[in-house]
Amino acid sequence: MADEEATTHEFDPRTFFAASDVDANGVLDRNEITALLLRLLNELDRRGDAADAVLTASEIEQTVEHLMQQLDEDGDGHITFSEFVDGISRWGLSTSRPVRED
Ligand SMILES: [Ca+2]
Ligand SMILES: [Ca+2]
Repeated sequence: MADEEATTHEFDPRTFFAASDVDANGVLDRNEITALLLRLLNELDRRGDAADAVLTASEIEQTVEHLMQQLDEDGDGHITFSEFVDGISRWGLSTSRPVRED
C-alpha cells in the first residue's frame, strides 16, 4: 500500500491544453481533440493502465464526437480552456484514481 502520492506524472491542465493547442489559437478544435485523444491513449498504453485502449478509427471518431459534446458547452465547435477545465474536473481527471486489478 503506497499511500504517499508517488505520482511523478502530475496532470497540469494548462500544460496539457497548451500542448494540445497545435495552432496556438487558444482553443481546441476537433482535429486537436483527436490528436489529444490519440496522445492520451498512447500515454495510458505506455503506463500500462489501458491494455485494451486500442481503438479503431471509427471508435476514435465516436470518442472525439463524444468528447466534443461533453466539452464544448456552448457548441461553437471549439473547446476553450475554461470548457476544458470544466470538463476534466467533471470527470475527476485531476485526482488520481485507484487502478483496477483483475
Ligand atoms: Ca487550436
Ligand atoms: Ca465552445
